Amino acid sequence: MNLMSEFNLIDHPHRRYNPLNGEWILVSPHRAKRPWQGQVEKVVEDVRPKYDPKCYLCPGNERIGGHINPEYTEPFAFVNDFSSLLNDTPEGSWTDGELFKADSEQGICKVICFSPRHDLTIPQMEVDEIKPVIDLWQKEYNELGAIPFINYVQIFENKGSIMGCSNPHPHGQIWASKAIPVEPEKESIRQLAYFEKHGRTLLADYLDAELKKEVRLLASNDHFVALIPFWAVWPFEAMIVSRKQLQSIAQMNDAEKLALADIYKQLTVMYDNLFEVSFAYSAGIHQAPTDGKDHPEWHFHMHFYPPLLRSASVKKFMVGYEMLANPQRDITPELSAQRLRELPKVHYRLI
Ligand code: H2U
Ligand code: ZN
Repeated sequence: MNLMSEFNLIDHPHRRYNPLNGEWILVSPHRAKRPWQGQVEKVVEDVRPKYDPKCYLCPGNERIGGHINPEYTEPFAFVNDFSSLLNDTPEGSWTDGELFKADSEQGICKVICFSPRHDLTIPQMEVDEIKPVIDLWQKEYNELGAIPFINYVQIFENKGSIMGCSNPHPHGQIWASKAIPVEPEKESIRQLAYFEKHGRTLLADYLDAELKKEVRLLASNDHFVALIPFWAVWPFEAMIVSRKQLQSIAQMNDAEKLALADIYKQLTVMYDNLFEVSFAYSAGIHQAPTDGKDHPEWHFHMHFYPPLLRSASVKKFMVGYEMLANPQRDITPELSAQRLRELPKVHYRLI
């Protein structure tokens, strides 16, 4: 062990703390310098039609459940024909001693088509075409959240077949549930502890610090900042954080919703430009539960978890040590942020 040189985050293996969920990640920056002999080829992308008669999300088409989509021209939401959660499940708990426990769960699952156009993705849509998606998210959060048994509304997007997304038509999902799911629950606990101690939200203080440090910033506008969190697990993981403390999308005015559409586009254009491919990810909103309580600790944010690592086809695997011990990354979040920041701001398909 070299005790002479001083520990630094650029050269030395270290663990980073995630204050939002209380977990740790291992960073091994020295390994990012090793040579890569794997594949780096570009992926040949399919050119999709504006309308696909076989797509179950295109306007006017029949879905698998037999419903016909309307000839929608704006973002369109419908109840998932294969919902994971059902609203009429009988209430109840089941136990068999201390080691066997189960609770019945109720909820509602929806699918949201972002655009009638089969060939688009968020980074290829105009900001004023994305804005109605944000409007619909807000409407759904308000309506689903107002249902007495719905205590959390999880809005998310699975993009790309490597994320298990079944259809390239631009769409997202909403799962609204009685239980507060595991990830938002962890963040609720940490944010509440921080708020009680400091009287400010954890993310307000975190964002202030990141705006001063600048090294992990990706993009910003009047109301939102996109950055790579200090504790990012995925190589190009990112977060969108509201500058002002907004507990949820319900509190957003028109200017804020337009700004959210803008930053969503800015970030996803960077992503597509990185390997010149439609960049896969799972992304979603974390915000206040809809359990009827006030949540002064909650600060609206979006997480983006993209799996690609070094090319359009080489992804990071969460295996081995990750599954058994804790997540690990090689390239530092600071280097990832620098790479994304230096990319052209115009989508590569338009150049
Ligand atoms: P992905 O975003 O993971 O591809 O999921 C699409 C959802 O669309 C999936 O949850 C639903 C599936 O149940 N679906 C319908 O509701 N109706 C259909 O006709 C096909 C797919
Ligand atoms: Zn389609």
